[in-house]
Parts: sequence; C-alpha cells; structure tokens
Amino acid sequence: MGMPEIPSNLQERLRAAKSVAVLSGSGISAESGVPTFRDAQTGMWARYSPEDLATPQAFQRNPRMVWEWYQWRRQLVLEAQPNSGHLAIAAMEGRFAGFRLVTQNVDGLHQRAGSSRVLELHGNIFRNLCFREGIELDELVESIEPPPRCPHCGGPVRPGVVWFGESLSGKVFEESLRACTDADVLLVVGTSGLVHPAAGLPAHAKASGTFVVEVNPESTPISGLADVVLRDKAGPALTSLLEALP
Ligand code: BV8
Repeated sequence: MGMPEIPSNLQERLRAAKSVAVLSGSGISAESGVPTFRDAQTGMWARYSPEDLATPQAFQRNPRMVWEWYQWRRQLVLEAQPNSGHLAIAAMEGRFAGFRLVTQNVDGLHQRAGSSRVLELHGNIFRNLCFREGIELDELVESIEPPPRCPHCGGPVRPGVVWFGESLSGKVFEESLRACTDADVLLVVGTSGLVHPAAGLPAHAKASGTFVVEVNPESTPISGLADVVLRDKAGPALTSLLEALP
C-alpha cells in the first residue's frame, strides 16, 4: 500500500501556517505495541476496563491491584519504542515558527522521540505521588505489600496520572487550550474523542478559526468538525504529511 495522499488544501494550509498544534491520544502509541485505552486489555487484565481501574476509588478499594496494573503498563512502555508517528511529530517541531504538542497519553513516548515542551494533559505514568499528600516523590519506601509507601507520611504511593473523576492541572489545560486555539492548523491524532475535557479542544480550536485535521483509521465524534480527515494510521499519515512540507 502506497503512502497516504495529502490533499492539496491541507498542503497549502501547512505551507502558509505560522503555528501548528498537535493533540494526540493513545492511538499514536498503538504502532509501538502499546494497547490503546479502548483496545481489549490483555492477559490478567482482560477482565477489567481501564475506566474501572484508573480512578481514586479503585485505588482506595484495592491499592495493590491498581499499583500492579500501572507497573505492568510501565514495563510495556519501557519495552516499547517510539514509532514513525512520534518521530514525524518530533521532526515537525523545527518546521514551524510556532509548534505545540498536547497529549492525552501518559507513556512519555513523544519525549523519547525527541519532542520537547510536551503538554501532558493526563500526567505521566512514570511519576510517583503520595496518595495522601499529592506531592511528587523522588524516592519511595519499599513495602512487603505493594504499593510502596511515602517517605514523609507512610501513605501509599500512586502514579502521577490524572484519574477519571480527578481534575486536570488548570495551568496545563489553559496552556493546551491556547495552543489549540492559537494554531493555524491543529492535527488531532489517534484519539477517540470520548474523554473530556481533552475531547473538547478540537471544537474550541475550530470555533477560533483553526484548520482542524483528524488522523485516525476510524471515525470519531471529532470527524464531523474536521476540515480534512486522513483516514489512516498515524505512522504513515504523519510521515507523508512531513514529506509534503516545504
Ligand atoms: C474531569 C490517565 C472534572 C490515566 C486518562 C462522571 C464523574 C466524573 C467525571 C466524569 C463523569 N462522566 C464523565 C466524566 C468526565 C470524564 C470523562 O470524560 N469520562 C469519559 C469516559 C466519558 N473525565 C474526567 O473524569 C476527567 N476529569 O472531568 O475533571 C471533574 C472532576 C470531578 C468530578 C467531575 C468532573 C479526567 C479524564 C482523564 C482520565 N485519565 N488517562 C491512565 O492512563 O491510567 S484518560 C485515558 O483516555 C488516556 O489518557 C487516553 O489517552 C484517554 C483518551 O482515550 P484516547 O487517547 O482517545 O484513546 P482511545 O483508546 O479511547 O482511542 C484510541 C483511538 O486511536 C481510537 O479512535 C482508534 O481508532 C485510534 N487508533 C488506533 N490505532 C491507531 C489510531 N489512530 C492513529 N493511528 C493508529 N495506528
């Protein structure tokens, strides 16, 4: 299968663009072998849905199980490599006067691909926080019964991600909203557009006059408002897009 065609209107928009923003979701990490949020969970986690595990209530109910789910995911991500989609986005950074990357992902693969100043709406799976105090921890006290404990108060340690029912960082969200609405072109890559408030960013961008592009093999609630849809996988589509740049 040849590389995806980039429509001429999109090529023109990118040529004229001073600022470009990208909003990515777990679909961009799929080609790295990291399951998306709505893929069936595999192995021992098959019977759980992420929405049931990624909540403060689940952690309070069963800290060991939730902690071990994150340890399993951390290992998966450490064994994964950034793919051509991550690399194309990292390369785009140097091609526009203004470029911002906003991600819903917590896997850190954009940073490993070379992207800088990544706005992580939902935190990062490799950070550790005290569940009681909310502060970030650099060292943990191992305990016989996982999760490890906070060295200050002895509380259980949790991953530094935003769980369902938890508020995003106001600062990060404001900066992400501005990045999307200030952009001449917004590339929305690999997201089902179901998780709010992140899923509302493309509509805000569109309302402010941004040219919105969706890159996703499947249609989503964002497809209807996109000016261009590249119904393709992120890797090949973003590689073609990068090659079409002046
Ligand atoms: C909030 C970190 C205010 C954790 C994540 C009831 C009570 C409380 C809140 C709510 C409620 N009802 C609704 C809400 C709001 C809730 C929400 O939106 N729920 C959804 C399920 C309806 N949101 C929240 O709770 C947010 N906080 O609202 O705060 C508040 C506070 C208190 C009380 C009320 C409100 C917090 C949301 C953040 C949750 N944390 N991650 C962790 O990772 O463990 S979200 C999680 O989903 C991931 O970060 C993931 O990125 C994100 C979104 O999913 P997607 O990235 O879109 O991934 P998905 O699998 O869905 O789709 C993949 C897509 O890729 C597909 O479209 C597929 O076609 C495509 N694809 C596949 N392969 C490829 C590809 N695309 C390109 N190339 C490929 N190769």
